[in-house]
Amino acid sequence: YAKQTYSARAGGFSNPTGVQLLRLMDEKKTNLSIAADVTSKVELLKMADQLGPYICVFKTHIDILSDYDETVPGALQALAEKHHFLIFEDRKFADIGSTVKSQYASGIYKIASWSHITNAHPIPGEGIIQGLKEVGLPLKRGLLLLAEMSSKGTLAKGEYSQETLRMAKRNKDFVFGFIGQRRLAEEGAEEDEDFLYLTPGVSMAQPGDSLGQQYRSPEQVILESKCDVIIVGRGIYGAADPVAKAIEYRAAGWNAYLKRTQQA
Ligand code: UP6
Repeated sequence: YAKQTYSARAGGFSNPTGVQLLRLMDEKKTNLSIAADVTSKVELLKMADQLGPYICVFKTHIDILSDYDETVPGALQALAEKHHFLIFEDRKFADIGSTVKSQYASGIYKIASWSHITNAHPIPGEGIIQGLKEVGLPLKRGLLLLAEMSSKGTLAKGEYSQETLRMAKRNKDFVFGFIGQRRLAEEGAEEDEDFLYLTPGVSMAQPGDSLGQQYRSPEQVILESKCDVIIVGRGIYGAADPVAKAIEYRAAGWNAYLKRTQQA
């Protein structure tokens, strides 16, 4: 699957959000996602408007906003339509099915009502997917499972990642991909089902931060590890000119994809 174009792969996906994302990437010629980790709503919306043209996915941590109010989701959705990107609330759910169902649908943020994509740790077992699915599927949302993390010392690796892959395979109507560091296949076997891999821990300048984050380049992620989307936070919004940086990361990610799919 890694050798096929994003849009050619869309036919192999049953989750509507996964299909939409694959098509959008080829149309917009971008596999860049911005991790918009800012604490003010003005900054968040400014980033979505300025960087919107260059990204496929706008990734939020809505609970780090100090001035969140109920106008934020509507404003984000309007920008998503204007610039043609998907919203991904990086909630990293990790509780039993019944609890995550409420956390996804209710509370202050009502994530399911505005975020096209969210994600979950597989640690509680498959009930977490079932719970989220009951809320998300009727709304045509999609879920990513955290198969591997970018941070030093992560416990999500090896057999844990393998079981995550098997859980995803049993829930392809809702789960269309992973947060991960490399494309997965069952041990000793070829990849037999297609998923999207969205990969954080990407920087062209830094090897890591002081809190365990580990970075790799867009080429390593897309070409060597055969992931599909690069997620970049501080590497872009921390730069003096975030728009210029986003253009650079977009080009690096896209050129690596063109090489991988032998279009360049
Ligand atoms: N993130 C990781 N690693 C993971 C999963 N998620 O870094 O394995 C998220 C972080 C942050 C972003 O929560 O929002 O990706 C990375 O930001 P950075 O590029 O500024 O390090």
